[in-house]
Amino acid sequence: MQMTFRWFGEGNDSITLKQIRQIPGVKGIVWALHDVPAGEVWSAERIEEVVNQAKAQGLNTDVVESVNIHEDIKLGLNTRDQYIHAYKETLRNLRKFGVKVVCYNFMPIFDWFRTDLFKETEDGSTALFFDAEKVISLTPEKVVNNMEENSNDLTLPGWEPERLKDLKNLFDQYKDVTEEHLLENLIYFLEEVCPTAEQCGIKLAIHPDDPPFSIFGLPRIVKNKNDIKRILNAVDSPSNGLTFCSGSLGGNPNNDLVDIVRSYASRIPFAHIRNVKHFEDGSFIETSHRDEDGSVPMTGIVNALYESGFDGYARPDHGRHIWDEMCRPGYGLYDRALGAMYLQGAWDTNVLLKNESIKKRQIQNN
Ligand code: DNO
Repeated sequence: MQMTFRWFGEGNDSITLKQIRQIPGVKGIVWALHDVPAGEVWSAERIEEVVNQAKAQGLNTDVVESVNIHEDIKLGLNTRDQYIHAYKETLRNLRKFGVKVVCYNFMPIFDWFRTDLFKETEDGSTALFFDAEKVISLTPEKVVNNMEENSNDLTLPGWEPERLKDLKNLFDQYKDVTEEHLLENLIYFLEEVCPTAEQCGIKLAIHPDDPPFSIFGLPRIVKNKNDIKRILNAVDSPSNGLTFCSGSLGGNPNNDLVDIVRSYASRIPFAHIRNVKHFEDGSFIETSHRDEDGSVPMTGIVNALYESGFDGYARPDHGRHIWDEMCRPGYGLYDRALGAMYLQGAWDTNVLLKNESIKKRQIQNN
């Protein structure tokens, strides 16, 4: 497991690369050119800028999250081929700098979504919250306003203001797009792009839907084990992989996360590991990464990754906002740094136990 940490770029993050390099075990940043609109090519010059900034702090740039997919590709419009072409160009440019994994999602219109970005919790910290009751009274417009107004003036990943300007039109376009259509459009995209990704030595890793169920009637196709199986089986390429995100898949208590890891470990180049706590009405809040604090089997997931021989990249995911930190929702320094340490502690315990059992066997054999 190679530990990484998400960073949103110079002038676009409350956290510095110097701070990130001081978190024990963190070897690289998870990054993107957040200002380049979906569908445009990432130029080698712009990529090089970030790579050099990271290098200067001894951090690698192996993982990109995300190269976003243009809406026309998700909708399967005739214009999609030009955007697919641009996607391939971006992969070729990323290859020049040794990028190994490109995370992306196939969620229509919205990326991740919560009803509250700074919900007060019992210990006085705040956290991202999904209120199942509140969501019923929301319209897509209210969601966008709420997300934008509460983001501490920092851009929210996946929430591109330009794209969301014309919400009504976007929703109209999705009116007749079923889950089957959306899946067909994903497969079309993967069949086109995977051969290029393979040539570039890049693994594409689809991110699950967050939350893992339909919102506002929009189709969602990466919600559970069955969806994952269909996607991975549809295009048989080492570059067709999964970003295992315990917080997203964990938004549905019926998802058996340990089983998903054990079943698809060889197709998981990248893992987002975080905890959420469920409530009876379907709401959930993001907690510390610690096993006992939420409903997700955090140490079980790390054990399953270890036992499956996982040698991909991992990052702590959304953290709470603690110690009065002013930061982008879910992406402060402190709680995620604690998360990185917790995950590595769980991993190192596995290493220790394995070494001890090898030693014991050697003694017995002698
Ligand atoms: C939110 C993130 C998502 C994720 C994308 C991947 O915090 O987990 O925005 O980066 O869905 O494409």
